[in-house]
Amino acid sequence: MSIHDETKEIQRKLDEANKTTVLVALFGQPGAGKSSLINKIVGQKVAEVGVETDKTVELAWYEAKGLKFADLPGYGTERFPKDSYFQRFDMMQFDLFLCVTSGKFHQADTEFFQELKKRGKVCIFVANKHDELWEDEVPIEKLEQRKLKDIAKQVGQSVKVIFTSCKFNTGLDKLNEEISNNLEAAKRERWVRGAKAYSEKFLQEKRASCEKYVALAAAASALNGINPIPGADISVDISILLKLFKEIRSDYGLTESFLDELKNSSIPAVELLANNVVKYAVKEGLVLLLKRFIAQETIKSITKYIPFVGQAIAASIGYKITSNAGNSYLNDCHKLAEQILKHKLGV
Ligand SMILES: Nc1nc2c(ncn2[C@@H]2O[C@H](COP(=O)(O)OP(=O)(O)OP(=O)(O)O)[C@@H](O)[C@H]2O)c(=O)[nH]1
Ligand SMILES: [Mg+2]
Repeated sequence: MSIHDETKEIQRKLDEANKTTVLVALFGQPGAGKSSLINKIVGQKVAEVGVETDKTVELAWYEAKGLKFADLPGYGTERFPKDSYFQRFDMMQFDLFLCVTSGKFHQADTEFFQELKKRGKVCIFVANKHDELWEDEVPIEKLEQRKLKDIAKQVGQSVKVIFTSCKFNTGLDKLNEEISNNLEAAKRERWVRGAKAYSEKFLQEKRASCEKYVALAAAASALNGINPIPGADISVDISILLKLFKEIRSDYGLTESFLDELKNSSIPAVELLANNVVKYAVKEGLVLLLKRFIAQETIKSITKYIPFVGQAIAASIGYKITSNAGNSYLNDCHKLAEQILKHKLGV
């Protein structure tokens, strides 16, 4: 492939990664915890909790980090009769559905699930408020079994159920895994990058997805070299790198206000990493970071992404510098996220 073709191909892949979104629809009885789950999944308060969503209007959309959630209005109500429901809300647009329950399973949810099944749509059952599952002298496993049986009986088949508690943040890692397992490749990358990590394992997967994104953006930046780096013999596209850094921060849930908090943390590692993440986020800091890699005599080459970005670009000095800078920034964000998980900060 010529360098010209490689350039076009990389730009295409980067554009695709940037515009990929995951569409998830939630349904379930009022108060089951749909809004709470949306907030927990993205790690931000996007949906109002504890207030009954106004179901007299269309569905409510919430979006963050390329993840789009639709809170569906009641199925088979006077306002939204069953026969016109699927057309009205274009159910086929969704990548998957979450059936959120707590307490007793309802007939309307069963019927909705059957309609989804007919259309070949993926539906994941979430039994939320696991923390409320309690009965004197009955072991939790038994209560879970009872719940599984109840749902299986209602829907007429045994189904996988994910138990979650938004109160204690349990089961959320399993839910994230289950969702990502049911998405096709590009959407899965987007999901893993955007969804909040509740386990070390998911955090590692997030890193792998971010690395691929770094490889692409670094290649595009090196190929589109329009900003000469002072004192060096290379040009890169700074705006692509700034956008990349912004995306990585966002994927790790490092919002500006959260970073402000972390910058003043009493934990030295957190304070240092947060300051780095903030420092390199602006143009001057980014140029400093690039210069650091230019100055190094031997630059580590990122060979594992050659099939992804192409031989010619991977061998170029510009790519080595942009990808090293990108991975260095990713590393700071990742280490900071590890500390956040370890110390349960900001949850
Ligand atoms: N104990 C406990 N309470 C929860 C949990 N998840 C949500 N809640 C609480 O349950 C109430 C309803 O939660 P929401 O997330 O607003 O429920 P919803 O399904 O969006 O409700 P509607 O918008 O009315 O359909 C709130 O008071 C939440 O704080 C949980 O896992 N455990
Ligand atoms: Mg709600």
